[in-house]
Amino acid sequence: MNDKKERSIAKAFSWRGLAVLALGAITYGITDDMHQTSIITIIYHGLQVGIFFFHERIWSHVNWGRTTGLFIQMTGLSGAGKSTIAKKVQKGLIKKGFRVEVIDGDEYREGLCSDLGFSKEDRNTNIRRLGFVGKVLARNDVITIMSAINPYEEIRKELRELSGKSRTVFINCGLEELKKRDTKGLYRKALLPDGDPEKINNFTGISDPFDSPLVCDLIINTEKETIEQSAARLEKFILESV
Ligand code: ADX
Repeated sequence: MNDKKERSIAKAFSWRGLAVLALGAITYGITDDMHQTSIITIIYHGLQVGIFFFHERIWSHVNWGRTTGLFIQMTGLSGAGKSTIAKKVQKGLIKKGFRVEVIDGDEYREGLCSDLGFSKEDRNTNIRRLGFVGKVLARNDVITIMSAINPYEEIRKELRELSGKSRTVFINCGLEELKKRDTKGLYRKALLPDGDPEKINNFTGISDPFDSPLVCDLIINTEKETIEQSAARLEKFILESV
């Protein structure tokens, strides 16, 4: 959406090229004088190239009236920082005038997906539903960030093909660091011995698979970056993609 300077310049020249021919033909038709025709054409079109360039650059800073739908599917282990980054980016983009929605796995599992567990089949159904909501929002000009573990490559591929403007973002963090962070206390519970009543089974990364993304448009490593740096990178990536 935000044309690069070079693209704006190329468009200005191609448009002017056509206009030079048109104005030249009209001026010559009226004046029947090649010298006058050349002077008028050069002055008028020289001015117009400059005006077009600045006009384009000024409009590129105005978000009003843009089609901005974009679907970002995040993928990453529990606790990697997906929701924190998504919400930070949402705040920043709303301030810039965009419409942004975060589809949060935890939140949807309390509502639309409350009938689902953590088997492969249920996770796939979960992601399909979240992806569907994302597709609908994106086609209505909402920048939509889906924050869910989204562990299977086959469903990520399905979601990439579902929405025209879709990007995959891997929020990466090593398992050892996640076990240390354990903000929700879930890794501790997943690592409890079998038979312990508190144990969480089929926990992604511990007792359930996580396919490393084969295709992704952006990798954010929250072990090496601060949340602020990660959010800034994602925001920049989104602004370049809308
Ligand atoms: S997904 O695999 O279907 O994409 P989703 O992102 O919706 O998962 O939900 C993951 C969240 O559910 C985790 O952040 C965690 O809070 C909670 N959770 C509960 N049980 C599990 C489990 N067995 N595996 C992963 N996450 C779990």
